[in-house]
Amino acid sequence: MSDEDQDDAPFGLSGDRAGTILGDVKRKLIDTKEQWARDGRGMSAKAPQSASGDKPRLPPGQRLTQDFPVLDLGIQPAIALRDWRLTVSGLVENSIDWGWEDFRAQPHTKLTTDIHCVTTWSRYGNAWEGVCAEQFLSVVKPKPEAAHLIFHCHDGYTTNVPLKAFADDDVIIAHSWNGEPLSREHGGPIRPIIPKLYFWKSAKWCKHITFLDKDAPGFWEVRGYHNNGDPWKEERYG
Ligand SMILES: Nc1nc2c(c(=O)[nH]1)N[C@H]1C(S)=C(S)[C@@H](COP(=O)(O)O)O[C@H]1N2
Ligand SMILES: [Mo]
Repeated sequence: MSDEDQDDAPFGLSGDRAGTILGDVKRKLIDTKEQWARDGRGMSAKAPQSASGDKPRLPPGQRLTQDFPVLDLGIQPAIALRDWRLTVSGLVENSIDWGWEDFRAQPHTKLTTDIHCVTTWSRYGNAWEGVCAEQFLSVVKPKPEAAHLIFHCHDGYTTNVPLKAFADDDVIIAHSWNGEPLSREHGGPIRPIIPKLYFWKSAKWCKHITFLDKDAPGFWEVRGYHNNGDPWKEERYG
């Protein structure tokens, strides 16, 4: 072992050492992706089927994790409940402007869903509580031309989903996770949860929702992520 190897704390990333470690990590990621490509690991048609013929719980290319990683643009806005608002505009009959009391006065729902992140971690059994999409849509009343939703967030992030995907019975605008108020790092006070799409479609610190007739790709969608993001079809990129 050379002196250089013994010098640094194992994860003290500085100078050339940082270059080497980051290089190794990057190469590993690329190697993994290349291996997956060689294996033909991809579309749901090739995913293993359970004996009953139901689709497996873990989508292709995902691995299960017990913890709850935090991923965002590096800004985690702190929003006091007294200042919090949720507004809706565009092709709806009722352009709401809710404060926290208005949100809490809505009928609430509890549901438990799995998370699938495009970075390949999945987390089972997340217990959410909040206002379900069906209830929310019954209040804002989308006009017949409305076909797409855009979520706008306090950190400048945006993401788009088809109204059809949002209108699903497992979609919820959540204010709590596993019995606790949704933490700031995971997007509290509220975030829409859309379990059938990769987790980048579940916008943290959501403040405004627009209903449009045309699609409008969001932050990651214009940066190479798939426009739809269905984990079962492995719609990760492009
Ligand atoms: N406002 C906002 N929402 C966001 C993001 C973001 O940067 N800002 N990142 C998205 C991405 S890429 C992922 S993977 C998930 C991560 O959510 P988590 O930090 O709760 O795991 O949030 C999504 N929602
Ligand atoms: Mo992500």
